[in-house]
Amino acid sequence: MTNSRSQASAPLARTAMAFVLAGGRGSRLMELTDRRAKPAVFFGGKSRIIDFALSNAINSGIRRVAVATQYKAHSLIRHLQRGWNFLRPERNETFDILPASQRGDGQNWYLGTADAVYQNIDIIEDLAPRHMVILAGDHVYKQDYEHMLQQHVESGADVTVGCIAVPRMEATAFGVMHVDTNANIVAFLEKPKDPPGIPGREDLALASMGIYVFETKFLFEQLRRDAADPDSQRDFGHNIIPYLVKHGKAVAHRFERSCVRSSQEAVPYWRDAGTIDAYWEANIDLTDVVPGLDLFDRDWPIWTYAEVVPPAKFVHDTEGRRGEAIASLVSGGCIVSGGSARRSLLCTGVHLHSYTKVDGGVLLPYVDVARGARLTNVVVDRGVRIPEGMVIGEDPIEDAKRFRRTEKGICLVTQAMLDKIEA
Ligand code: ADQ
Ligand code: ADP
Repeated sequence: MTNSRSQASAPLARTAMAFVLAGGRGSRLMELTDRRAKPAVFFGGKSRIIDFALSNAINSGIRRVAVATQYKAHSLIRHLQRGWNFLRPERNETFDILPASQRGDGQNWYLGTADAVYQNIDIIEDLAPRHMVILAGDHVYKQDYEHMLQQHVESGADVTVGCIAVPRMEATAFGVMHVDTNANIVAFLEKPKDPPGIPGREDLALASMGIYVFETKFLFEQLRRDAADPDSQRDFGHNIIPYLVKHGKAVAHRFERSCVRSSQEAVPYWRDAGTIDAYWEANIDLTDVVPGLDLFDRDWPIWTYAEVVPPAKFVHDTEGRRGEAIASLVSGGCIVSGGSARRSLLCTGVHLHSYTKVDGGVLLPYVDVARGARLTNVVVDRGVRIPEGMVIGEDPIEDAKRFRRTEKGICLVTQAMLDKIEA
């Protein structure tokens, strides 16, 4: 942990608690989230999406962390147990996994994001954090929450909401806010159909990143008030934040003020990666010579659970054909034998056999591409076995019949889709 903030430089983070919301399905990722929650989806070769929020918390100096899980949480919980159990209670550090359905009075699920915190009030109270940093577990970015905590204390806000400018029409998926010159939020619309633009920059909208800072005591008061309202969806974006914009002091924190950038990163990087297209693009972008997101930044490491595997191996096949990869990220345990990868991201344990060609491929762990297969602009789910000679990404009509093909022409390939073809 040598690279993260020291106690002296992160006084507010040290007394805060990070509460990561990781229960959402992320349905726009289609079959990729059929069996796992969006925060558990693989990203960047070695990590899962939730590793970014958790690494940010740890690197910021936060030592009390909880993750609320709900939808298809098995592989997420397994990942958290394997990779994130290094926080030590004897040093006053805690890491709690809080599955829905085990709390409350027989109520099975967390109703909304606010309910996920509300149902765990007693656990949080025991840990007595001064501030709560509520995070979404499904975004890719690097941020130092200490700056956000500092702004929260200095401004005297009831809640501080992390925000970033996004293209206006993309903001339909977000909470959108208007702020005054003092960064006070004067209006907040959750997922508006026609998002209001930023005055003077009508092509952009100020979107909520789903990151909230509260003083713990005040948050609990608000959660209890909200829980007593039978009409509430018990959601931060729909209920708690709009209420405080109207009746309290809600302040916007610009991501630019606290994003962490290495010398490689030209502009602040934050991605929702919530659709197949956005997910493919964010992964493929990592193969750029100077990528928008620098995973090689040793000052802000993205911690994860990494399987113990041998290094990636590139070999000639039996006919002497070279196994090669260019403009690609190749993870440990991969074997490229006589096949080639270009502008691709190979997760742990991928195997490319002779005469294979992968271009614009995001191949999740343990994908096996048999002889002569050609893949262009694809996302291939974990463990899928691409049969010999299969061609994907060259015939839009054929692709759309067999796979999930997006408007932008990216094909998502799962084993169930392949099994259906073979049946
Ligand atoms: P969404 O991301 O659409 O909007 P939501 O589906 O509630 O909101 O997900 C927020 C986070 O909470 C995600 O990480 C998700 O995995 C998790 N989550 C969802 N339901 C949960 C539940 N019942 N229990 C536990 N975790 C749950 C929100 C805000 C917007 C903001 C965007 C930014 O409402 O205002 O713009 O986040 O992405
Ligand atoms: P991840 O890819 O996220 O590490 P897995 O692919 O191993 O996780 O599994 C995701 C979830 O789907 C887990 O809960 C696992 O138990 C379940 N699962 C894996 N394979 C199958 C299958 N063939 N049918 C049904 N569920 C499965």
